[in-house]
Amino acid sequence: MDSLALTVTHSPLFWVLHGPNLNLLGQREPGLYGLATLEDINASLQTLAQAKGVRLVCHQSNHEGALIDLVQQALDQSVAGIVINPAAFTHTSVALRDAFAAVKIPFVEVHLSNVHRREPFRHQSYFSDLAQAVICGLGPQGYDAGLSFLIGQLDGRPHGSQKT
Ligand code: CA2
Repeated sequence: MDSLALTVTHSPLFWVLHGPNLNLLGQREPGLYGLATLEDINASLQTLAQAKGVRLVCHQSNHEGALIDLVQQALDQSVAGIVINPAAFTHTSVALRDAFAAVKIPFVEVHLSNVHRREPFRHQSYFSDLAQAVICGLGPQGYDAGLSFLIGQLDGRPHGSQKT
């Protein structure tokens, strides 16, 4: 009997990574970070992803190692791009930076607040020079802008093709 090779092509997959304490959004410090919850932000991103015909998975972790594991897993899952708010790890984590440098997946760094209007220690980022773009101060809209940008960059790049 002839064997049949099937090629299944998935729509491109994007990830959003939320760093430490962002699970508290909408419940604490609304003056700084607004009233939207993480669920609100993720729901808006899912609506955008659906409209653009891409797949989206959102993750949040308070743990540096868990975020590093996720970035490494993104490579195995052929993730086309990542929107990340590294939160406080922005200013501290060489290890998470090294993970992004290793996997070479395009990413956009997003911050809800304008970090440049805040304390000097928030002006330094271990990610900005590796990122395709950096968005800060737009609140939750920054995530949508970052995802739209990465989707717009897709043309011409191979993605999500998997042989079964
Ligand atoms: O502006 C941003 O998005 C930040 O990444 C937020 C981080 C901060 O360390 C960065 O400098 C800028 C803090 C995230 C903490 O999130 C909370 C949310 C609600 C209540 C308390 C903390």
